[in-house]
Parts: sequence; C-alpha cells; structure tokens
Amino acid sequence: MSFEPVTIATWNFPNASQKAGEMLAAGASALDAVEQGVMVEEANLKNTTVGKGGRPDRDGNVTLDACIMDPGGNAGAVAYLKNNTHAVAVARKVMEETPHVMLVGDGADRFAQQMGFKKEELLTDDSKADYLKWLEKKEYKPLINIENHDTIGMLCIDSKGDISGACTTSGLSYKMNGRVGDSPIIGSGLFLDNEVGGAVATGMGEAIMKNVSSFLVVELMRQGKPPQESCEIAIKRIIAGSPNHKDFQAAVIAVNKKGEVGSYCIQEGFSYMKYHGGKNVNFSSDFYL
Ligand code: SD4
Repeated sequence: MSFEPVTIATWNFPNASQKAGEMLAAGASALDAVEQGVMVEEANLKNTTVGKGGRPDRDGNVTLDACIMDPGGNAGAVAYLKNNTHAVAVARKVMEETPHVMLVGDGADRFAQQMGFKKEELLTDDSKADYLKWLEKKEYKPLINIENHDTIGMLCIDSKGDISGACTTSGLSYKMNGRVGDSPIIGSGLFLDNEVGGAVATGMGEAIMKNVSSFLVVELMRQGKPPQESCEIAIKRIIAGSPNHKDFQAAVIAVNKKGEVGSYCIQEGFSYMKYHGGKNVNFSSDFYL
C-alpha cells in the first residue's frame, strides 16, 4: 500500500521542507529525507540558530545540539558539538555506528572526525560581530519569536507510511557555557513511535525538558487523541507549571500515522511548514495567549 508522503517542520524554513518533500516524492526513506531536510538549515549561514553561523554561548563558543529517530524507534543524539556543521548527521552516526544514544562535547567532536566529518569553525564573521555587540551590554534575554530563524524540528512520513524525525539547533543565543536544551533530548525536542506518530518541539528548552513535551504529545495520540488536541494539552501542561509563561515561547507540532497534523504554542508568531502532494505551505500555529 502506498502512502502520500508528508513532511512537517517547525518555523518558516521552506527550503528544508521542500528538500525533504521532494526526496520523499522520489521514493526516499523518511530517515534520509528528514536528515537531508534539516541539513539545508544547518548549512544556511543566514540562520543564526542552527548549524554554522549559529549564535554562540556567552563565552563565544558555538555549540550544537541535535537528535534523530528512525521508524524502528532507534535514536541518536549529540550535544555541545563544536566543530561540525551537520550535527544531525553526526547524531545519525551515533545511532547507526555506536551502542549509545548520545555523545556530548569533545567525545562527540572526536567521534565525528573518526566518522570522516571535517573539522570546521562554526563562528562566522557575522555571528562574531553580533556577539561582540552583545558583549557591550551582556544582557541575557531570550527573544520570544525569531521568525524564520529558529530551531528546526522535522517529521517525515514516507511512501511506505514509515515515520522519522530530527531536531537540530545551536540553542538559545548567549546561553551559559555548557547549557544543553531540549533539542537533542529524546522525548523532549523529538519523539516518535512508528505505530502512532511523532512530535517535535521548539522554544524555551528548559520548559520543554521539564515537561517531556514531545513524548507527551505522542502518548496522547496513542490514546486516540488527534494531533491538534494532543499539542494543545502538552502546551497547556507547560503553561500550568510555568507562572512566567508570558515571557517565553514554547511550541509543538505533531503528525499521526494517518498524516493528520497538529500545532500549538504559547505566544502568537510561531508557524510551521507542511509539504504534501507537491505543495509546500507555511501555516500559522494556533496559540494560547
Ligand atoms: C533550545 N529549544 O535550545 C531550543 C531553542 C529553540 O526556538 O527552539 N528556540 O532551548
């Protein structure tokens, strides 16, 4: 039985969803499509929150977090990766070539080089100039929405109906050195079950991690709830536990096994891409506030 493939991705990254959608239409697996799709943004120097050109931590280091899951429930992740643009590809190697799920820091960088990834400098002239400007005041204020420039989380369903997902980021700009967010944490930034569906999250990683939001969305869909309602319950769970929820953004998007999609967030301004049947469309998400 052939399934009409679906790709969804956080924020307004049309080139990434187009890449994945076209690959799926040509018969690629969900795993290959999701990896190649998010790699488009990792390589995009204008995107200051993913891959090369991402904003550094407050000590000037660009550190990347990413994870990937395949339809078999296998998972790979890296955190605090400093010398490779394609964190998601390193995460896939962790999944496929090691007995582990997650590698961090120097070990992750060494592993990437052993796997043949070339060592790169991730701080670009532009992100360095922004950082030097930030140093003048050293104000740490995560921006609520940075439309078009944010973490990319993507879910793909291929023509066999199999689901894969990925999430990749440079994390919050000017975070503390060593800080890791939700994006590489299986269950927080990404979770999927090939029998049920998948979810990815973006926004304030600390809130998403404390609520294991992507796992929650998938478990709600497992209980039979539609993706939209599942996303709403998960975001309202974050809101209920966060008296300061007016000050940050958190968003989840989800797709179930039938290809139905949901999206919900705290603040207005979040959108997501959907590629389906040759159409690549950006949708505004429903929001709480
Ligand atoms: C993090 N969730 O590191 C990421 C950042 C993000 O929209 O998604 N920003 O907390």
